[in-house]
Amino acid sequence: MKVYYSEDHRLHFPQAELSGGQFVTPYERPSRVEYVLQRLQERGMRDIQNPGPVDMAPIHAITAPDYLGFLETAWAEWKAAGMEGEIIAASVPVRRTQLARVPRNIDGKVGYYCLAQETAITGGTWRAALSSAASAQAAFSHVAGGARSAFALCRPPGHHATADMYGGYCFLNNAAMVAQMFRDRGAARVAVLDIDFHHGNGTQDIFFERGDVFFASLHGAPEDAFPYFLGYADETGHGAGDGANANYPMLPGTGYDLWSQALDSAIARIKAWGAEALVVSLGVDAFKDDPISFFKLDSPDFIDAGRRIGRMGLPTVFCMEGGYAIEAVGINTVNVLEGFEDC
Ligand code: OKP
Ligand code: ZN
Repeated sequence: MKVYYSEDHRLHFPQAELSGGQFVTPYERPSRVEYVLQRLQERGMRDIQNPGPVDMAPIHAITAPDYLGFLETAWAEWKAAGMEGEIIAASVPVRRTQLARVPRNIDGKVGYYCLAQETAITGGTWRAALSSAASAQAAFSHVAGGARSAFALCRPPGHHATADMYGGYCFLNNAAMVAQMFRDRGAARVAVLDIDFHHGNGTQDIFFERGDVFFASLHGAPEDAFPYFLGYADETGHGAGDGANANYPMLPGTGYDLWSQALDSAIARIKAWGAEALVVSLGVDAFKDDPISFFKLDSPDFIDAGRRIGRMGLPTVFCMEGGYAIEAVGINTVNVLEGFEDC
């Protein structure tokens, strides 16, 4: 399988993540990518390329212009305002703030565009997020050109980003962008299958009222797990999107037996719905030793999951999302890809 990845991901490495009332080294860190690259090499998947320059049009197709402008200039505005540290949102519009407007002050703007305050923005974040999108675009182009599949080793990840909000380590929604690219290239129906431990709230939000993109997500129950608030099973889509959203929330301690049943169910829904192309939000934080998650998948389970996805027989773009048990991230990610190829 062809792999696309950009070294520019390293431009995004905040010193700090707000976690449990402390600032810690972010779980989402550059070394994650190194472990995946190393494992790809070990397993003979050496067809690894840099993406070409990013194309802004597919990003604009799923992202609000004012939010993109914010991401591009936030660091300069933050510094110009005399802020000493990295960008962390402090004041955010919450319940009963439906009338919220975009403020002029950068501290207020940051809160306006933020959906979770653990995530910092730095001077390199915008370019890193663009490079991550560029990898997804290159993977899409490869599959659009006739390949069965491609893997975008995206960093930072994307599935929590909505059209106009960042958070959960995400800034631009790579998987949603690729789904839209499939649509624009003529696929009538496209599915996004999100197997990251965390609910893909950003992707769900982008497509919730659309009937042309099916979204299915397997994740820790929102009562217990980030991103909280969304990801319940009764969120099935709205308006034209009614019936095109499928959530599989699962409780702490969930192992592969139950998880793989949910996967089979999601796969059956996507097939029955008539998807012509597939985007996989490939997080491997359902792993038993993941430090911020609570499922119990073991490394071989990821091979089996990849096989089941491969048997769908659809043109498939994999976009890297989460996975924080650093040394196992490479093994688990490549296991999914190998299972897919071997199905
Ligand atoms: C991003 B992706 C750690 C809490 C972390 C944010 C998790 C973001 C996950 N103290 N909360 O879906 O893997
Ligand atoms: Zn995750």
